[in-house]
Amino acid sequence: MVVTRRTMLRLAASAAAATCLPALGATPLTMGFSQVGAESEWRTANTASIKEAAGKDGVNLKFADAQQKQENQVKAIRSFIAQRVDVIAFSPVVESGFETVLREAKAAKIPVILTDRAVNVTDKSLYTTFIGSDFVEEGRLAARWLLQQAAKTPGKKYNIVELQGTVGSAPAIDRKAGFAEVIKGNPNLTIIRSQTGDFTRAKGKEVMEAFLKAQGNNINVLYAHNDDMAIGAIQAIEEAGMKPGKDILIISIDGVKGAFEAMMAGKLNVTIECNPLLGPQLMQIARDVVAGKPVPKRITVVEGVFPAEQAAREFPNRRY
Ligand code: GYE
Repeated sequence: MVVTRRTMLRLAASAAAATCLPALGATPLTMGFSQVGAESEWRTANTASIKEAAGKDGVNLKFADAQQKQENQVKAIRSFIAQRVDVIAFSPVVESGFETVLREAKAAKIPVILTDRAVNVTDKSLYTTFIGSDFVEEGRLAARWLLQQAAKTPGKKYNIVELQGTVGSAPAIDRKAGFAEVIKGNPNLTIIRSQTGDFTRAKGKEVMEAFLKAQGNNINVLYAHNDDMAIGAIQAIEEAGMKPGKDILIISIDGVKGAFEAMMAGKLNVTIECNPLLGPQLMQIARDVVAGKPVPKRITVVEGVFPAEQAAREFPNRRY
C-alpha cells in the first residue's frame, strides 16, 4: 500500500515534470547583438533600449560593442555563430563587406535581424528583416526645412557646409542623398564643403574648425548628419566669435536631448527625429522570427521634425 502510494506520488511528480517540459523548452531566447559603438547620444539611448527590452522580455542578450570597427563586428558575429545563439541582431557600422559572415550565419541556420542600419548585399535572403529609420527621408526633411527658410529671403544665396556621418555607413550615405535630392535645382542653395565628422562631437568640432578656417563668413548653413556633430560644431562656431543658429543656420538629425537644449539656447535651428528606442520592437520581431512566423522584410519607424520654436514645449516629452 505504502509502496503503491509512493509509486503514485513518483508518477505524479514525473507527470508534473513532464508538463513543465514545454516551459523548459521555452528556455530564454538567446540573442547575439553586435552594436556599432558608443559614438553618440543616439547610440547610448539605442543600447539602453535594447538592454532594457531584453531584460523585460527575458531574452538572454549577448551584447558586443564594436567600437565603430567593422572587423570587431565580424568577429562578434562569428563568435555568436560558434555559440549557436538563437538569433543574431546587429547594427552594421558600414553597408558593405558583410556578405561572407552573413553567409556563415545562414549556413549555421541562425536568422539575422538588421537594426538601425542597412547592409548592401545582393542576396537579400542573408537577413530576415531590417528594422530602422528611413535615412533618405530624414535628409529630405532636413533640406525641406531649409527650402522653407530660403523662401523667406528670395534671391539670397545660402552656402552650406555638410558634416557627414561615418564614411560608408547607411545613415551617412542616405542622409547625404536625401538632402542633395531636395536642394538640387535650387540655384540659391550650394554645398561648398562636405566632410565626415564620424558622428562624434570631437570630430564635428574639429572639422567645423577647418571649414571656418577655409570659408569663415562665407558659411550660411551647417547641415550635420547627427546632433552630436552639430553640438561639437556649435562650440567651434562660438570659439570663432560667431553666433550659431543666427550667423550660421544649423540643421541636424536625431532629436536627442542635447539638441533640444541647444535649440532652447537659440544655437540650433532644427533637428529631424531619428528614433533610437528600437529595443521592444526588436525583441518582439526576434521571437516571431525564431518561432518561424513570417515578418515583413522592412520595418520603418515613424518620426517627426522639431524646429527650435517647438523645443521648449517638446522637451519634457523627450525620452532620449
Ligand atoms: O543618427 C547617429 C549614430 O545609425 C541612426 O548613428 C544611427 C546614427 C545616428 O551615431 O547619431
